[in-house]
Order: sequence, then structure tokens, then C-alpha cells
Amino acid sequence: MPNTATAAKTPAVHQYDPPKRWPRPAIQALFDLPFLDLLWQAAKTHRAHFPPNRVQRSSLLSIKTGACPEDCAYCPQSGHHQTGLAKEKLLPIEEIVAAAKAAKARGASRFCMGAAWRSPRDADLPQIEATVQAVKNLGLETCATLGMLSAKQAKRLAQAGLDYYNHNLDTSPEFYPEIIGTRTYQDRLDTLENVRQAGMHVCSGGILGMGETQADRVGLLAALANLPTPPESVPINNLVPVPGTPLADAEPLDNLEFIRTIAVARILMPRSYVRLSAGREKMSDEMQALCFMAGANSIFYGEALLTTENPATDRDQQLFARLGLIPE
Ligand code: SAM
Ligand code: DTB
Ligand code: SF4
Repeated sequence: MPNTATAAKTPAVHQYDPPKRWPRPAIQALFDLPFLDLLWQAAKTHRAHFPPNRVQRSSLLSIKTGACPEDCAYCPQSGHHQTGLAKEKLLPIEEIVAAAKAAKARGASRFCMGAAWRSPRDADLPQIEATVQAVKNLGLETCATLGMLSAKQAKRLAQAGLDYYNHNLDTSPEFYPEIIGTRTYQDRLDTLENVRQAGMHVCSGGILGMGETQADRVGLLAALANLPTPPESVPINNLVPVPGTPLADAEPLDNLEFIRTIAVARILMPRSYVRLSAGREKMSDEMQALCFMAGANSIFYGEALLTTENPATDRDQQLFARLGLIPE
């Protein structure tokens, strides 16, 4: 007979499941609220933690485009898909600084540099470090999204003055393998931990409209909100379907469900900036107004995201004026 007394005493450390700030049923209950009750609660939470009517603006630049070794099903830059995207080398520092200056002149407060890498090569780091310093010297907040980072790489970037690192969880742990096969959810969590330990601000969110269920949206928000420290910045992207990617024909997500997800993100992460991210190009002013009401307080600003379009800055200026929003 097995010695059950001994077995019961053996601590199953690997199975230890720490208490969650936000258990999934509590998150599901928020999604189940009547739409207007949810929006009301999210707006109250937003106003309790942030001044109302403000929108932070981050501008993006793809500093190394295309031919990425990863197989992310949504991404036009993956070398696994035929999207006709021209493959480029890492841009020279002068070109990046010129784009950052232009972004600052348009009014952006943060400049985010994206590279289609699995992770940066150590040989590329000196140039990235010099670029971060130069962009910071312009008086901009700096952000980069370069793929996975080791603890050492994260420390180097932090020392160079990088304020934020973007690395998205993208979706729930359960749906994730349907979308990405070349790196695991745990790889992403490890990078976020390395960024946090290095003292940088964490920017992490996801993509909606990839064919995931509402339970997956609950799972994504649970993963973000239950991180040891929630991300300071949470980009919520609406899939931009790109021809040649496996998600080119994905069924668009219902607009109200997108807004609901923003509202739940706001309630779960009351002190985080929730960014209305990719997909704004196809959103009406009314849809964006409801997203701001639901607690979004940041956008990507400038005519391009990384490789796809974003609303023109004059259209955004008109939106701010129509809604009485103060851009930051
Ligand atoms: N290669 C780096 C990485 O994946 O960590 C950085 C760049 S990657 C393009 C940054 C994020 O953009 C992805 O995690 C994903 O959330 C978002 N993204 C990429 N393609 C998208 C699309 N077609 N629609 C919406 N969001 C997208
Ligand atoms: C994020 O969450 N969205 C941005 C930024 N972080 C790097 C990127 C959106 C990319 C959309 C597809 C493209 O333009 O290539
Ligand atoms: Fe590469 Fe990032 Fe695109 Fe994935 S999302 S294919 S890692 S550029």
C-alpha cells in the first residue's frame, strides 16, 4: 500500500498556485454586466485614478522591418507568411532620431521603436543603446519592442535610458498555441519579468479579433492583471487583417465587445494606461469616444503603426477637438 501519510506531507511546490488578484470568474462577471453598467463602473474607476479627458500619445517607428523568424499568425512581418513586405536592415541612428524629432513636433510624448526580431543580437545592442540615448535626449519618453530579452539585455537597455519595454501576451494561454508556435507563453512571461527586474516600465497587452472566444479575452486580461505587478501600459489592439497572413479573413470582432474588453481592462488595472492601439483606422469617432469613456487614455499617434496605416494626425486633432480631449 502506498504511504499516503508521507505523500500528503510532501509539498507539491511546482503545483503551488498563488492567490490571484483577479480570479477568472470575477472577470467573467464584469463581461456579463449590462453594457451601460460596465461602462459606468469603468468610467468611475478611470476618473478615480486619472484626470479625465486626457489622452497620452505614443508614436511608433519600425526600425527593422520584415523577415521575422517568428510565426505569429497576425503579423505581416513574419517570414513565414507571404505578405509582399520589403525586408529591411536596422535603420541608421540618424534616420531614427529624425523620425523621433518629427514625432515630438507632432506632439507625441513617447517614441516606440519596433524591430521584427525573435530577440536582439548582442551585436545590435550598442547601436540600440546609442539610439535610445539620442531619442531620450530629445526630451521624449523611450519605448522599444525588440522581441524576447535576457536579464542581461534588459539591464543594458535600462541603463541606456529605456523607459518602457513593449512585449505583449497577445491572448489567453489556451488560445496562444493557435496563433504562435515559435515561442511559448512562458517565454513571454520570462521577458516581462526580466524587464521588470531591470527597473523598466512594462508595456504589455494583446490583440482582439483573432477568432478567440470571450473566455480567451478573460484569460488574456487575467494574465495581465495578475502579473506580480500589472503593466504600466496596456495596449489593446484590434486585429488589422493583412492579406497573406493566416488571419487575413478573420471575422471582425463586434465593436461593443471590443469596448467591453477595454472597460474590463480599465477596471482590472485601474492605474495603468490602457492604449487604444492597432485598428483605429477603421474605427468611427463614435466608437473611439466610447473606448475613451470605457477608460482608454492613450493612443498610437502618427500616420503609421509599424507597417500598416493609422489615422492621419489631423483626423486625430479633429477627434480631440470634437470630444474636448486634452492630448498629452
Ligand atoms: N517583434 C517584436 C515582438 O513581437 O515582441 C515586436 C514587434 S510586434 C509587431 C508588436 C505587437 O504588435 C505584437 O505583439 C502584436 O500584439 C501587435 N501586432 C502585430 N501585427 C498586428 C496586426 N496585424 N494587428 C494588430 N496588432 C498587431
Ligand atoms: C502594440 O501593442 N501594437 C503596436 C506596438 N505595440 C508595437 C504595433 C501594432 C502593429 C500593427 C501591424 C503593423 O503595423 O505592422
Ligand atoms: Fe516577429 Fe513580432 Fe511579428 Fe511576431 S509579432 S512575427 S515576433 S515582428
